[in-house]
Amino acid sequence: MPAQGIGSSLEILEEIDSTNTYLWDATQKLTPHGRVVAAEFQTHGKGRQGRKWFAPPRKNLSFSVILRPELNPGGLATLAGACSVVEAMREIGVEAALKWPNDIIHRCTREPEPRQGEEAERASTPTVERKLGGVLCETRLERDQQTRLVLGIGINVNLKEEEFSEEIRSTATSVMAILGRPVDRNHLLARVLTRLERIWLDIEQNGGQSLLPFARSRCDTLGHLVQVNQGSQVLEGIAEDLDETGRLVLRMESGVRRLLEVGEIQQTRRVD
Ligand code: BT5
Repeated sequence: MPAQGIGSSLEILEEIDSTNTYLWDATQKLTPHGRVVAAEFQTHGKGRQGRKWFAPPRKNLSFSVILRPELNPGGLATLAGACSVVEAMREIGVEAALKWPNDIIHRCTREPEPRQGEEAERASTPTVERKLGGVLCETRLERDQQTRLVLGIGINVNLKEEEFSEEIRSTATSVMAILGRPVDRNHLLARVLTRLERIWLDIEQNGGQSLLPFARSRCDTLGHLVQVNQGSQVLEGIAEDLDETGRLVLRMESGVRRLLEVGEIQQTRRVD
C-alpha cells in the first residue's frame, strides 16, 4: 500500500456507530489525507438520505477514507469509490458494474422460460440486478475553505443469502454468493484502496481523464431508459452519458438533455 497516500494510516475498529460519522466526529482537523477507518460492525451504518446500511459483524467490508482535495471533485469522488470497488471485483472474478451514482451491482441471469418452438438457449435471457455494495460520500467546506470529504464504502463480502436482512434479501448479493467461496477481506480491502489511490491521483492530476472512460464502460445505467427519482420529481429519459464531473446526462423524450448530480435510479429497460 502507498506510504503517504490512501491507506497509509489504517485503523480497524471492532464496533462503531458508522465509520463515516466517526471520521467526522473524532478526528477533526488533524486527520491526514488518506486515513482509513474500517469497522467489523457498525451499529448505525448509513446510506444516503438517512437510509440504513445493513452489515452483520465480521462478514463485510465497511470503511471510510478521509480525502483532502485541492479542489472539490464533485461527483467524481463517488465515482472514484464505486469504480475502485468495481475494478477490484473484476480482478477477483466478479463481474461487477456501476449503477449511477453510487451503487455497485452484479447482474445475474434468470433462467429463461423457453418459448414454444424455441430452444432454451435461444430465448432472450433476462437478468436481474443485485446490489453488492454502495458508496456514501459526504463533503464539508472547512473554515479555511479547504474541502474535506469522507468517502464511505460498504461491500457485501462473505454473507450467505440467508444472512441478509429480509428487506434486502431479494435485492442484494455478496462476493461469496457469486463466487461460491469466501474471500479474504483484508486482501480485498487492500485491492480497493490501491485502486482508489490510483484513481484519486488521476482526479487530482488530470481531472479524472482515466477514470471517466472506465466509469462509462462499467456503467450499467448507460443505454437504459430510466426513471430518476429526485425527491421532488421523477424524471424519465435515456441515460446517455456521464459528463466530466460525473453527472448523468439524461435525454428526455423532448430531446432536451438534463445533467443530474444526484438521484435514485429506477431502471426500466435497455434501449439499443
Ligand atoms: C448506499 O446508500 O448504498 C451507501 C452505503 C454506504 C455504506 C458505507 S459502510 C462504511 C461507511 N459508513 C457508513 O455509515 N456508511 C458507509 P443508498 O444508495 O442510500 O442505499 C441504501 C439502501 O441500500 C438501503 O435503503 C437498502 O435498501 C439497501 N441496503 C442496505 N444495506 C445493504 C446491503 N448490505 N447490501 C445491499 N443493499 C443494502
